[in-house]
Amino acid sequence: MKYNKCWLNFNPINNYGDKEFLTEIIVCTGNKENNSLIIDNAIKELTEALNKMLNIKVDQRILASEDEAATVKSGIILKLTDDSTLKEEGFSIKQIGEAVYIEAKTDKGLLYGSFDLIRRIAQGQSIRGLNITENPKNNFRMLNHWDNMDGSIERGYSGNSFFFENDEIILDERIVDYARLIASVGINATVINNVNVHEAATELITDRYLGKLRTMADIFAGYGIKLYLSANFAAPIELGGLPVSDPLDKDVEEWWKNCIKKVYEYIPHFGGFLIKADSEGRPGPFTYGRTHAEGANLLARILKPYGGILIWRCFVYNCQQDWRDYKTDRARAAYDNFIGLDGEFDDNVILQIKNGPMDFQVREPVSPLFGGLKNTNMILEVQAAQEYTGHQKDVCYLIPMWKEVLDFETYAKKDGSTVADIVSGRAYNQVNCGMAAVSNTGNDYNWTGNDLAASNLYGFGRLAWNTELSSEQIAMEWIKQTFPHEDKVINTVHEILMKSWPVYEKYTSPLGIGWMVNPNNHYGPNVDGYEYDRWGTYHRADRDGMGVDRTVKNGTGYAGQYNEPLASMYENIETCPEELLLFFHYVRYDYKLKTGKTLIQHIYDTHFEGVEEVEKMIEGWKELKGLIPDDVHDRVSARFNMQLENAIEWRDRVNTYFYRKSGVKDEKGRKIF
Ligand code: GCW
Repeated sequence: MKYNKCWLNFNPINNYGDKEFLTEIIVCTGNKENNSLIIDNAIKELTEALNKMLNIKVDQRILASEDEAATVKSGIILKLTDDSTLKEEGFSIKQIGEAVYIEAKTDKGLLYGSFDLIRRIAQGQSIRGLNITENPKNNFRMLNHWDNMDGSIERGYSGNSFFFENDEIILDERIVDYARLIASVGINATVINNVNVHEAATELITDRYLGKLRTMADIFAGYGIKLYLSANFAAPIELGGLPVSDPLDKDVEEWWKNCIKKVYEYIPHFGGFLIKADSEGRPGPFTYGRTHAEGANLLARILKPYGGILIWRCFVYNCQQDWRDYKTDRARAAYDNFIGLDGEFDDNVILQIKNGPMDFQVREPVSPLFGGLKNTNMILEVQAAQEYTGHQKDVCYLIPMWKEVLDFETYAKKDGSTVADIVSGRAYNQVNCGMAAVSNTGNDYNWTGNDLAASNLYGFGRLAWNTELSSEQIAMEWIKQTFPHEDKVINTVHEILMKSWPVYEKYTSPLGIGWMVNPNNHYGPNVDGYEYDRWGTYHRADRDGMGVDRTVKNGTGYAGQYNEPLASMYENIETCPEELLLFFHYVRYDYKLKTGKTLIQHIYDTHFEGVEEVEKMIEGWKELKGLIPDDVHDRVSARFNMQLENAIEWRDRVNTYFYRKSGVKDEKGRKIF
């Protein structure tokens, strides 16, 4: 086998009590011909899962009419309904008599319902008396892959692409298993190529690739997933030979019209484009003095008749900042660039906004665009790929971080304006919005480099479906579908996952300052790596203190981008949440934190603790030897070894750096070089 099935292993469940309801699968869609590919796939999943987990060989019956279905006494009954409490993708599951009814308005709903039932059984839960209704909180639940056509993955930490290799599209069984994995957690859209669109990737929207993409899109469609592509804003120049890609130029418009027409001829159910423009050297409307709205709307207008969506990223900033300039602030950039355009985007445009104002650091405040924009569709972008959180060598379960973002109250409205309210569309009655994650997958045997990192992929899907699930529950679900059901295994892995983000934060950069990583590859410590670089990501440490003054009063003014009472809360050092202290303020080393510790002592203590906690996690993991499959144990152990080495290096570099800057000794007299 070239790869495992992650949480779709369907491990055997011993002594399962409710087998009697699961004897056969009855589909009430008229006849077999009426069955869509999606329903066929739902049946396949149920059949395989029940067989592997419970050793039940189910019969599949397709019934011609509801009357006939009504005569069925037992089994799993899949049924389309017009129940008005259900949304298009929602479902209900009811266990009545000797049967389990999965009902939905659409075949997609039946697929999600089937996966839900499987998830419950896989966790060993009883389904007796089950009576639930589920509707997704977000309409868009997306993955973004940063896969390049040569097979490499930008910020990929788990092997190469399983979509591309040598400028060709790969179409093998793994594409089906990928679709199964992500559909099983509710993901309904995927962008398979990098947002930095270069060379051959520009041609994905041409005859050269569209035939194969069609095949891939059809596979995805069978699991309710729409295919999207990242497109190159300069495609009219690079492919069409036009002198410009000005969004107001008639020839440019004509070029895109023909291009998009062709895309939809090949793939009638194509989702749309994701665009990174005017950012980190990518082309965009700025070149022609046009706005992002003019750029996005041009494409959106052409996509509209086909039902297509245009997703435009807000990751736009000046990456050539002079260090003497204390006013320019990368953190301000997304807001400054987009807030003035609120209301100018067409209704099939969605702005995709990174969770924080910088770039996926271990700790950032929430982007003030959530709470700022009120007449614009928004997608929250998070990064499952652990670019700044340990490259999937270090374990870092990110769901608690994403939960904090989702639960953040923006004060955009009197009530109901958390980030979750906004991106779900509830706050402003929007339809085209949701969540996207930069994927952490590759063609490694275990898909995610570190086996434990699969919890982030799993968790993203579950959270995007239901933002109210807790991090603990999501971790538990994933563990029970992945590992043997032994208390010791479950508890140890759960504890490791839940501690992992705070631990990673402890041994890396303190109190929201971020960026003390090696430039370019973003793994391992390099306190001044970015300090003397022009990317505009400073910590401003000197002999007295450190931190970036982002106040309105004396600093870059970033704090003022929030609604009240947040703006004042961040502005004031006394009320600024301490985990973000250095993000918003320049703070002296002898400043007393709420714990009574000085800033410098806090830095020392957390860095020592971080390493000690990694050691404890490793102890816990060691004890699982023999209780879980050896290959999994060995792979994760090898990662833990790398993590420990990394944590020690971070501890020593950071502590030494601040000791030498400040001249202040560790109160506990521990070894600092
Ligand atoms: O985090 C930065 C990464 C780039 C990435 C960029 C982006 C795809 O370092 O590799 O480019 O963000 O989000 O566009």
